[in-house]
Amino acid sequence: MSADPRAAALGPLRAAAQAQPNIALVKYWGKRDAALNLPVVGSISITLDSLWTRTEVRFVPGSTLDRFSFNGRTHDVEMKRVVACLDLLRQRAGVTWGAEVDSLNNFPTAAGLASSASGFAALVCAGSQALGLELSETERSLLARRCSGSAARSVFGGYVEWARGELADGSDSVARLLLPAAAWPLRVAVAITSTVAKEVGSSEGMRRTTQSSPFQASWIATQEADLTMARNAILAHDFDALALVSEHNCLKMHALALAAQPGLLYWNGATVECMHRVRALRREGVPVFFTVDAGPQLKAVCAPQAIEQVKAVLNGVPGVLDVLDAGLGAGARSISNAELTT
Ligand code: 2P0
Repeated sequence: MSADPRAAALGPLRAAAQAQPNIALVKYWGKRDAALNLPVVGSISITLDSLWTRTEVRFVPGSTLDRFSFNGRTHDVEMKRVVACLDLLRQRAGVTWGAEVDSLNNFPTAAGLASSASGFAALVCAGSQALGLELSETERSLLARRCSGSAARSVFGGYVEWARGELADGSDSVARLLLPAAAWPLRVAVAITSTVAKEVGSSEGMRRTTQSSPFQASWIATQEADLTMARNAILAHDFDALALVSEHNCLKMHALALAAQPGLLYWNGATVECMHRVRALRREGVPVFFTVDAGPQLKAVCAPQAIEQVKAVLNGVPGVLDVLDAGLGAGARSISNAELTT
């Protein structure tokens, strides 16, 4: 044990947390402040249940070194963002100690599966608890947003809205719960169409879009109407309305990004074929709609009774490598040692 008197006064210095990825139905795309991760538009998402990131954080008084392992291996690519996130937590607690961070994902960190959302929500939850910070969910969401925008939403479970906010310091750009998962337990099938890392990451894709897409002004001008329609559909459990606005907003985000210079084309042939199959199912009366993020995977959101049929149809699309499925789940939470290792 360290002789540092602050160590005794603060938290247990070790904690673990779990968070799940979220999928935006009304998308975040574009930053008005890249340093603070302030978005140009608000967004609405659903948090999943069976896919998770579990992260353990140990602060080491006397050390100034950070170590980060992901799925058992040192992970240099994300190290910079992990250190930046730890710095925010250390600043808040008034310490400079190094940290050992071990993170596990139970889902492929393939393009477009929002691993940064669950990853940074779990890191903020575990890191703040290890330092005894006792943050509210709102405070955790604000901190998570600064690490990765979409992580602000994974702090909460179920249906979540992240407000654009107006203030320059970002203190009003935070997520909140719209509806708990159990109130409207939709299901999600994720069609994996590629496991190759995407060529252009989200941060760079957003920067390029904001700077060069001729549709940027209309993206911003029309988002409020989509947010209102999605929010109302969620609160009224109106599947058809949620389907219409979600597909519209997804295609609009991709149209915006496609028109950047050079254009951002996140889909492959199988992604497009999955879109057609989902629409064909809906024409037959199956309650299902699609959404696609900054990658080639297609997410089909459906009523619980439709999940097996939706999975079977997606599995039959040439180029689909696997279909994962999930329900809607809880927000980031602390977990015990036992849960960490099971
Ligand atoms: C979303 N995406 O709303 C949108 C739709 C991808 C497409 O949030 O730079 O990884 O860390 O804030 O959060 C992906 O962006 O980007 C994302 P950063 P993030 O889910």
